[in-house]
Amino acid sequence: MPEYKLYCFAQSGNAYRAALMLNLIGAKWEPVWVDFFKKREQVTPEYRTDVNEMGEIPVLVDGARRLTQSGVILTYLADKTGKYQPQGEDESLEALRWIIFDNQKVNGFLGPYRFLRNWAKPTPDQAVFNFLKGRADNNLKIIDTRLAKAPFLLGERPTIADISLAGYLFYPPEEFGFDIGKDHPAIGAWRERIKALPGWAHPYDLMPGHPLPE
Ligand SMILES: N[C@@H](CCC(=O)N[C@@H](CS)C(=O)NCC(=O)O)C(=O)O
Repeated sequence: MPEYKLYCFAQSGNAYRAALMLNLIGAKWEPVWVDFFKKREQVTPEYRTDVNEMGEIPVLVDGARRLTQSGVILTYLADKTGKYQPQGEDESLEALRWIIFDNQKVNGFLGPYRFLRNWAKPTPDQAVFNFLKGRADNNLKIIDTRLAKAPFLLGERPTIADISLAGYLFYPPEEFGFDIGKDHPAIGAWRERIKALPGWAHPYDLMPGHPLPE
């Protein structure tokens, strides 16, 4: 019997954070596939009533508890298991600081950029791409500078701040039209360190729905 259920789909970097954490802590979990692209389940009244009023993926189910927002899910699992957990108040606040920066400014721009580039119809104006790519590059540079100084965001040890950052950073370069690891070498090296963690798996191997069903 799996301990957790995770509402997710393979193309979602927001869900990948939660799926990756579950794998890294060695949890027994099962995915519940959300048909995000075709049926657009996330916008239905049923989804909003029964699954998540915010209309978002991921959603973690742990018994009677239902959690949304990947940052909340990561914090909950770290606190529950003691794994990838920041230690003490200063580190906890520091982790939260990077998780919010990532949600809003790093994966928060990369995710929509990749979505519009690969799946949006009609294709948006070039100015939209230029804006999102410009913002993403600028903020990836901030992360790259940080990771040039220490192996992980908070220092010597990987924490939930790194797992949050993983969001969209392992998807294929073709989906972005550029190679994040080549443009930002310290992020490239960090990716190798994350890949080496026991339980790491690629988002397309971890969550259902890739390739997209006909
Ligand atoms: N900050 C949220 C973002 C979740 C999110 O935006 N997920 C996307 C799927 S990748 C979604 O459900 N989008 C639906 C929408 O924005 O309407 C998190 O980290 O969980």
